[in-house]
Amino acid sequence: IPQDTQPAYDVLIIGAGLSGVCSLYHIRKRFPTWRVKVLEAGTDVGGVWYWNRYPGCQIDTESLSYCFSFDKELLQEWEWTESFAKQPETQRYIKRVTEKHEMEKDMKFNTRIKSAHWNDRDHTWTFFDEEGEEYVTRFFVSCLGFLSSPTLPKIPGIADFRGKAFHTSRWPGDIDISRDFAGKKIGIIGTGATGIQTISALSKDPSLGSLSVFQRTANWSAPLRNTTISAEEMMIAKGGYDAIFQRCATTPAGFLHEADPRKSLEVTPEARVEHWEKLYNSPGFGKWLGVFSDTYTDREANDMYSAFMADKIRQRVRDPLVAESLIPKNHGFGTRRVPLETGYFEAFNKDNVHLVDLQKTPISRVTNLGIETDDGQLHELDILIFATGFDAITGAFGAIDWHAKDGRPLIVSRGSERYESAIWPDHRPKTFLGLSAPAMPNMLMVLGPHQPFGNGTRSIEHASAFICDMLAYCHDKGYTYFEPTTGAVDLWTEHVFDCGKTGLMNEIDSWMTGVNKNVEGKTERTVARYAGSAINYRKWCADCKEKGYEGFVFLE
Ligand code: NA7
Repeated sequence: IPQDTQPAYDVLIIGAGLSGVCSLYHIRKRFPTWRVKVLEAGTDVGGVWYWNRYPGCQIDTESLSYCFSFDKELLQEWEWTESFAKQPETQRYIKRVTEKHEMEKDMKFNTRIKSAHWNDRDHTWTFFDEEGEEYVTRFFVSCLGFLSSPTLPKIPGIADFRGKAFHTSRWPGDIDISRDFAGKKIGIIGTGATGIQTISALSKDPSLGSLSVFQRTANWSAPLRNTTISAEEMMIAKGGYDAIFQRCATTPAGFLHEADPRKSLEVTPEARVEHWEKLYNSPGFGKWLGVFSDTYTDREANDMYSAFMADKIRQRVRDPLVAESLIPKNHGFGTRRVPLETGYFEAFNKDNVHLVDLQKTPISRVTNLGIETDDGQLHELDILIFATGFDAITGAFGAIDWHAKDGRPLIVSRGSERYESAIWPDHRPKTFLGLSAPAMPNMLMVLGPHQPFGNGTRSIEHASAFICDMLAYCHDKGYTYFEPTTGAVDLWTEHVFDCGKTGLMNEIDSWMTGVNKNVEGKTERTVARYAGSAINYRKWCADCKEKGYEGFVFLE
């Protein structure tokens, strides 16, 4: 390539969440002379921890196992104040990482990418942001995030509502709950992990007027059991980081928790309940992931555990009719992402918190005054909150206009002229190792489709390490182009689908199975994430690397 066509950047990283921060840290360390830039739509680092500022927003993975493992000095310096940090603390932590390593000089904020064009002649990508600014790069690392593209419900009349209305991940910065929510009638649509945290927090606010919860699907949820961490406890914890990260490396989802190898029916009823009680009373995801090994593959086992959890809800909710509405009927415990809560069910014991069960009375429309249900009732509201989730996994990719190899688009929905040439038609991803995609040369993804999600930071660190090694390989060999082969993509995608065939989770609609009825093309389930274990996943990646990045073609 002639000097005058050298791209401005060696690597562009898109997104400054945990993925972008981790990628920048490692790429800069490995290639100190490379021109690397992070482009970020927000005004600061943090990704999901930057955007999600709704009340009660909190991590439900233990913070000690969620932080970066690469900076031993910072691990000794940082003081977590709670086992499961609230959003501001996690955001401060990410900020501290970037400040300590002076990363912000290599980041550009307020920059949302609008389109991307592959240039086959000189093996570069050209990106354009919303302002029309151009960025030309040899390689790019997608750190777009898999829960970063919020979706609003398709309900007639939303634009007519005259009060304040907003999505939880676009919580207005100027809102002061005790001032702006005092005495007000609040409505919230959505009871996923976000809705459950928001409802729990708002219900505890003494200034709350009333809260109407519009629930379309009841969600299983169980206690987080957060605790504060004292200075002494933190001192002890600091000595345990290595063991924590080693443990996470041995569990299927990268968490501290893993299934009990026994099967539900192999143990006595007493031993079964004893185990479940222990999990229920312990902090964190153990009650989702630490259960008997057949809980998510054997329907009878799942029914038994679901019945145990349903009783817990009945014990916590005073009105038996409300309790029944809060108990999921269409899916078993743990077959969707289990939100962990603090006082969620007790919220419905308060006189000013009302459950509107949309299974019984669906929403017919939003009016200027509130929400009307099909029994003719108008639920008058001052503020309407949409906790309606995200165009998950592929959504952030879909928001960019891609002109990949041969001008191909990436995501196109059925009915469009370009459908036939789409790389991921109807949001159905095809990837190699969840790190690369066909016809998308020189792109590597962190937390891309077909990666194991689990404990996000553990997956991010693994992907960043693989990416650095692969970029070093290209550099050493003088390669300016890579792309996964059709054979490798087909083999991996088939394996991902095979892993997604078994398991009760794959039989249920949720963002994890690629369904979001508010998004065109996302009405049917697909396998958008790797449901095999992270351990198995890492073996596939190691094998690819050991065999000289078998599965990729390279060009000089
Ligand atoms: P989720 O888990 O996708 O939840 C979205 C919620 O919004 C869910 O209860 C939906 O009901 C509800 N929803 C969506 N559209 C509508 C309409 N039109 N009417 C009524 N209710 C609706 O998103 P979250 O933000 O809570 O969590 C996403 C992840 O972020 C979470 O799992 C964590 O990993 C972090 P539905 O179930 O579709 O009937």
